Amino acid sequence: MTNSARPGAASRRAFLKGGLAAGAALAAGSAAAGEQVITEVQDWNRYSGEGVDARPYGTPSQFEAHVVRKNVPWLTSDVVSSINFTPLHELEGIITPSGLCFERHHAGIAEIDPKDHRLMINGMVEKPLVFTMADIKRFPRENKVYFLECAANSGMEWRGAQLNGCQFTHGMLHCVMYTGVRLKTLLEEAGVRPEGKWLLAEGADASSMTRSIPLDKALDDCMVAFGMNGEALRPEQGYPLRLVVPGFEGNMWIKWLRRLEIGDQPWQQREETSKYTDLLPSGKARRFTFAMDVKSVITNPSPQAPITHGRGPLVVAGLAWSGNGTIKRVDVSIDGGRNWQTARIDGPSLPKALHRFYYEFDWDGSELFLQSRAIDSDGIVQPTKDDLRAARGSNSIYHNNGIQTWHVNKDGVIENVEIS
Ligand SMILES: Nc1nc2c(c(=O)[nH]1)N[C@H]1C(S)=C(S)[C@@H](COP(=O)(O)O)O[C@H]1N2
Ligand SMILES: [Mo]
Repeated sequence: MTNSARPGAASRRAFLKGGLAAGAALAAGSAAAGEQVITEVQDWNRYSGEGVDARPYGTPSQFEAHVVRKNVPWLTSDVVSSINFTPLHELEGIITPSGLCFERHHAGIAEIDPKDHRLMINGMVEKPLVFTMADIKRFPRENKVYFLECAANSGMEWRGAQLNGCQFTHGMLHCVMYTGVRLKTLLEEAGVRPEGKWLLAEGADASSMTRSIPLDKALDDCMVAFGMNGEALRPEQGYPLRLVVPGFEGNMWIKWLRRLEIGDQPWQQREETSKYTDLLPSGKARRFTFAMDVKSVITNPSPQAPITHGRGPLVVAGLAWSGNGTIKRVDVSIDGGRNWQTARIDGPSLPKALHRFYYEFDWDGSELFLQSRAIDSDGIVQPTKDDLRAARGSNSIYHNNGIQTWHVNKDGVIENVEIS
């Protein structure tokens, strides 16, 4: 370091030395390699780069090419009615980049020219209406950040630890800022008749997916969204129009939204609601389990993001969310739930949105059982998987919000495990 550093202010030398010393302490052995990169002139420092006309729509750095949605081929028989997963372990903050939002389609991605898209409101209304996209954009708008979680998220984990990575165990989850019109505004335009109590939302894709939604919810905080993270919705997310049903299971957030029918009861025969039930040990099923329960997961470190820097300062990062509102507190355990420390929630705390938490500590290189436990604004505490099974058995697929455990071995390699 002293040989190659250019003569300069003593303070700068001291800073460089201090910086390297700190670096060496963090990651023994990497200081020497790091020194060359900083002392020798690199290509990017020597030649000009591409101009402003080269990337009219920017994409991530070539060095981030591994940050992608992934599917699990054995999970479904084809990729058209299937699902892929958000790479949660590669993300920061609370907003999911549009291109990384997991996709769940029952009949693939519909490609719809917004000129040809219509939204119809019919059924128990004073005047049935058909809106063009231009019509919808003339109503007052709002911008809201919400998470969307598929009810089947963590569904493969009911009978024990199965998939090795939070992308697969928890990645049917995204959180974006939506721009659109309150559903209430459109329903008022049509005039819901007093006997109207339910709403059937229908998609324009080949699956013609429909879901019944209680009218109370529709009038509360639902939106008809055309914007996502500052631009138009992506085709994967329902371009040009999707229903936003804050805090409720993802299945209800109808994409490529083309029709809303008002009725006096749910449309159980015709639609998916009947399938989205939770089978209990008694043989009975839980129905209308719409709201997503309080849940959290440590995204880093995790099986796809092992500890590679050795012992010393370690940043534990994770996500917490609840369909009931905000997250009041997140606890982290490094010993499988025997002792808990309060994590630090950082960034915005918005209702029905992801919350980012951190817990920093000095790892001594010993084996860890990492867990996180969220508590929401209603005071509801995320349950252990054992508690969840005691209440619901293990025949369920949906609504698994149990506490996740990651086992960290002495080499920093991480595995999805369960402990009792
Ligand atoms: N029209 C339509 N809407 C749909 C679906 C679909 O297949 N077709 N899938 C649903 C399911 S099961 C989920 S979990 C969410 C997924 O939303 P995303 O693809 O934006 O992640 O959309 C819901 N809305
Ligand atoms: Mo879903």
